Amino acid sequence: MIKFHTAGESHGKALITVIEGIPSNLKISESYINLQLKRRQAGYGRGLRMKIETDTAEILSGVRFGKTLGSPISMIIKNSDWENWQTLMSVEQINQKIKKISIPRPGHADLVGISKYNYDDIRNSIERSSARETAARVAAGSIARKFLEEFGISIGSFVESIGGIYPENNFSVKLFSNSLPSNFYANSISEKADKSSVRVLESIQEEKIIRKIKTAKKNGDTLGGTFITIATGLPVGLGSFISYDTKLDAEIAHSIMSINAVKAVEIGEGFLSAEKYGSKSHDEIIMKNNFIGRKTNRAGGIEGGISTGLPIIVRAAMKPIATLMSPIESVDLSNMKKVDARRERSDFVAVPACAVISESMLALSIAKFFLQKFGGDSVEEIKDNFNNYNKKLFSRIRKNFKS
Ligand code: EPS
Repeated sequence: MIKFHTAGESHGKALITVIEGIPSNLKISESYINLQLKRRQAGYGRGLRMKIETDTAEILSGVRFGKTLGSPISMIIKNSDWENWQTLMSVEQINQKIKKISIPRPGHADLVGISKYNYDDIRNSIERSSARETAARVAAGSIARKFLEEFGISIGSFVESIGGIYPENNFSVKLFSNSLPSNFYANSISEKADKSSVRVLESIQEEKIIRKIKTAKKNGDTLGGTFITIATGLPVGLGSFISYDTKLDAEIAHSIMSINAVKAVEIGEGFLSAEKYGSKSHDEIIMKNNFIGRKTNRAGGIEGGISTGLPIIVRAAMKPIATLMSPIESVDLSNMKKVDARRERSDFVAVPACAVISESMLALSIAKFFLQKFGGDSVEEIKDNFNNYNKKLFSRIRKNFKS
């Protein structure tokens, strides 16, 4: 069973993550993790912080000679910006008057944070609620991703829209029609998206989006968008309908919704399916190359909380970044008077980063359910369980139903 924790404030010394439940003998390197961290830092529209940081994870435990030991893997990502924040973020009491932040930004965790935790400075809300924490998630997610690769499971993402600008040819249609070649790997979509400064698949769309981001920047405004995360190469049978908390779709929705600023998650055709007749919504069962297959994949790879073996397709929406350089209305808590919300160094758009983070969260969720089904202590043991199940799956169905 995979469990992971992150710790660290945005302007503290470092971010930490501990991941437990990864079996032994998985080959892993810091450079593999750092590649994913670098992808998280990319995207047109990010702020100055990304110029200061070069996120790199140092593995502190759980790995020996390039292979996991089965023990908790802990990692540290140092914050380069800490140098400039040592006084403001001091762990020890200091003898210096600090200017407290008293103006909350609408849309951020500022106001709810001080209300809930009884803080006397909004800085305390800002620090842990910052999306900086997602760097630690990507480090943990990279290990889950590497584990899934051992079994041919691949994960990728692309940005579908930013500021309402969608592509002319929506790739989702292809995904739901199940018309992709059988050797399609989700990471091939990521490789294409990685080449775009906003992680989209069409160059005309990229140009339009860049123009819109430039306008937003000029106006001191921000933008959100939608992104699609895909997993391919899955076995049939991850997750279960047995209980509410064993359903794979519920696990994935939780996982993606937990990413900062995500406000909606759908699996497969999601909201669109609510508008359709059942006959145009479900995936017909057919015989394909002597196996049981599906005509379409509108369910997005999950039926009854269980993976169907077809690609898992998750679509999510990120709201615009809450920090506005042309601020909207707020209240100064020091005198309860109407003011403009506080400005703070921030990104203008972070949808491309959000998509990369979502790959890590999807990897962690799938790896968790994968280990529940095929669990073992070493990669080799899990491979035996996995191969045995897959080899016998269709012959078992045939035998059980032979009349
Ligand atoms: C982020 C680090 C943050 C922000 C951004 C994401 O750094 P700083 O606050 O020092 O500029 O750039 O976080 C937010 C936009 C937010 O609202 O929390 C990162 O590492 O991804």
